[in-house]
Amino acid sequence: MAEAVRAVLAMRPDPGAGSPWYLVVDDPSSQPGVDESLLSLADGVTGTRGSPEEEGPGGPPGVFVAGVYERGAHGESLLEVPSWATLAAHDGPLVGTRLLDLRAGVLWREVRGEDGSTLRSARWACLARPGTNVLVALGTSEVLEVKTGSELVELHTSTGGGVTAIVETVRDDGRGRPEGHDTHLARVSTFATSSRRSPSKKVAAAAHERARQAGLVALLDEQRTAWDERWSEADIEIDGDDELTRSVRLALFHLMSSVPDRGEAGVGARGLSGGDYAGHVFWDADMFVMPVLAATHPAAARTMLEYRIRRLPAARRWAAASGRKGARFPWESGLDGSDVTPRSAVDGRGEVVAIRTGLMEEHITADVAWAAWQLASWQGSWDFLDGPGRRLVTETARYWASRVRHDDAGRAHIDHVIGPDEYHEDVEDNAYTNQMAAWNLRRAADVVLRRGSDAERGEARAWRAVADAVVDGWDPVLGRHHQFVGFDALEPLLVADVGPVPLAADRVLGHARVAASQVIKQADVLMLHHVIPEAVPAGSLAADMDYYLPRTAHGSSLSPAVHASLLARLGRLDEAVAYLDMARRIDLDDTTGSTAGGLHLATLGGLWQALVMGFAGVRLTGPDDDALVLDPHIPDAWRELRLRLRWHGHVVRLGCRGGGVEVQCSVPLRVRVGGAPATVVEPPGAWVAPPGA
Ligand code: IFM
Repeated sequence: MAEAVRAVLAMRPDPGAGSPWYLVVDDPSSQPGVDESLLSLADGVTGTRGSPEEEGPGGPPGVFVAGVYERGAHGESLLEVPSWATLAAHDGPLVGTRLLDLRAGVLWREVRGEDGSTLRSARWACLARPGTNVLVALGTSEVLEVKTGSELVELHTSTGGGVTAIVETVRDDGRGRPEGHDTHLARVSTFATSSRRSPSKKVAAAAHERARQAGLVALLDEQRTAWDERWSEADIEIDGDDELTRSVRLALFHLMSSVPDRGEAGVGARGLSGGDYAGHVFWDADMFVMPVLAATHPAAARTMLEYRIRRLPAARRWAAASGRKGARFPWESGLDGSDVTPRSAVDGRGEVVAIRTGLMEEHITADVAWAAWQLASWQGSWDFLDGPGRRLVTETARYWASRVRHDDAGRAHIDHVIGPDEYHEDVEDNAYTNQMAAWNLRRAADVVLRRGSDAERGEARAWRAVADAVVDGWDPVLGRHHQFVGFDALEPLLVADVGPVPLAADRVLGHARVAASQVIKQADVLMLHHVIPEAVPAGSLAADMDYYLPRTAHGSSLSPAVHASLLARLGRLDEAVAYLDMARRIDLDDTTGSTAGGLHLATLGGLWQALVMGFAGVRLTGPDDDALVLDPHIPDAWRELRLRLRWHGHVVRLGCRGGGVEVQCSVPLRVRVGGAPATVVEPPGAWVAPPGA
């Protein structure tokens, strides 16, 4: 064992001069709690925060288990289990560095204490064996003075789920070795989890035995291979900006490790990196995280949609409870898909405020349908929408058809909602909600009219009629959208009058004043341009941007990346880069003061989307897209934006530079760049640019 520990630790990479594959953090942390989120390790089943192993300030690491919830006085929350990675407490700080190797998925640590104690460790969450975690350590005995042997941990939750973990620790004090008396430690912990019943001990024991048999060095090799495979289909590199490359790789690393590729995945707003938002699943999962996986690792995107599919019965009940048909997804959901949004909270000023999003933030129902369509669009196949995903689109459409209110003129309205901009509650005809509902109705009709019985086709035609009647907020005179009825009459306050962005304007101005003003929290009308650009009037992005950007506080971490994406599409590259920078710093620099509670997974997904949909200009409309559509807008400071994507079942490598794209593919690929007619790129690839570029 000692040799294996040494062999593993000898593989610690040299981070070189700022290589963008590594994140290096001081120990003890200069951003306590924040670095622990940034350095967290997950495998889609377990997530372990990147805290020091020893008990004491900052440690031991918090461990979260995907899909297993506990019901307590404050509602339902994702289960946090005792840390499998705890080592002995140490008097006085251990000082050194922690290094997250993004390429291999390993957290390396080297520290020493004033008393001469030392510790070198490596730990990883096995991507190829979800639920298995490994820790190896070498150090002076007092740090590694822990119980050895095999421990069985069994937890049962109040929601009927459970966790069984086998934590096996082997220690060798190195006595009699020529290289010294350092203690070697190896710990393998294997988790079996179940959201609704006690997991089988046998399953955990069998997985544990397989990991033991493999041995530490083979487990590390396997980890490196598994991550190599992931990166080969997902990596992004910005030639000319290593900091940005590191940030987007960090984002991809956490997105890919937060979601398993089997079963179902209810991905909480903070993934498996922290307990904020109680692990509840928001639109963050469907709109921000899922697309990244759809384009890089579709099996994981599919598990996220499977989570929604399995909660359709609860969504039907939620619709029926408000007297509607079809399926209504709740704003926040957990174990069983019922609404778990809290109804009140204490705000930053210590006041108890009502939370109305659970009752009114209804756009999530269309967002789920959008996610299903998005997966099919990346895959270039109707299989999912004709099969398991069909009801996600049709039952949500049925909800909207029963949700709208028709006026005497036959126009369809949606009253009493909250749009993405949560500063304004209980509004009428929110452009985002209405247009997403109309889009949902139209896409459901597309699905049904392709393949459906006569009765279904009749209903589908009715959906199209409802979609056509929905008020969309478009003002042809002003040439822009109204966010909701009455928005223009609110106090015409601009964010610049309140403070620098990003800004929690509700805290600065108070809830009542912000609600009565035109200051908005996040992309709302502009979100439409981001997710369904084909459905908004051609050329309207610039006018909507000019109007809404100066009014946007970016009080939600979801906002800056969306603006970066849209500004890039508009060719306003200096501003786009500034918003991209704002987005990437949200977790790295804890600019919202909330990263200690976990990473903002939606922001990480938004960063990827800004680069892919914004700067590279990838455009999808549906499974029948006949070409990969790109419209790159690349800042001068970037020599090249290099992307790897999986489009229509094939891995494509793109090198976007001013004016065109280097396309590499293993099959002939139709590509359309910058609005030019499609060209067929033959393997191994070609440079494609619109005429005159
Ligand atoms: O889903 C978001 C919402 O858009 C803004 N408030 C925080 C939520 C969870 O991230």
